[in-house]
Amino acid sequence: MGSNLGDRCANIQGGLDAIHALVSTTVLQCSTIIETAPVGPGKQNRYLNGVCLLETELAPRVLLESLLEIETLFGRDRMVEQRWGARTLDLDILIFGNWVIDEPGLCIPHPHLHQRVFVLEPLCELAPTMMIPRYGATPQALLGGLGKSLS
Ligand code: A4P
Ligand code: MG
Repeated sequence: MGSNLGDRCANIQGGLDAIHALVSTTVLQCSTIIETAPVGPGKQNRYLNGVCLLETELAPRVLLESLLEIETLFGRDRMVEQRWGARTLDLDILIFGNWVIDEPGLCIPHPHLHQRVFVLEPLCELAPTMMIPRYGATPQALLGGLGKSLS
């Protein structure tokens, strides 16, 4: 989850509530929400970022569509956005059990997961030693590979 436009805290909390309200879906755990430096073009506000752990009976594609709808509900408008530009709410699927998916519009695990400290730090809080499919590495090891470790 990420937000760097508008009421960032309300966007993240509202996004979480909306995910929890999805059919057959429960938010089991949420990381600390951290403030992070923007990665992307131009001058942008700092982000709030966090990750959550869900249990869901939704198929990955259905979950993705639901997340895209929630983003829109919170004012996300891709028509006026630059790649990696500022946004009210970004909800990405990082990992979906041990599934590996490479389809148009859906890639799981998330293709940039291993390059993003703002993803790996909160992920480490929830599941530091979970083996991530495709990468064959844990969040802790991936974060270490970026020259970072948790204090
Ligand atoms: N898509 C494919 N796979 C997935 C997936 N696993 N989860 C498709 C979510 N979406 C997925 O999404 C574009 C399309 O990706 C979707 O329509 C969906 O079909 P998007 O939200 O417009 O792309 P994005 O999230 O902006 O980019 P991307 O490539 O996912 O990269 P990032 O890494 O998420 O970059 N800096 C800080 N500090 N914090 C941030 O949260 N976020 C970004 C976005 C850039 N800089 C940031 C942050
Ligand atoms: Mg996204």
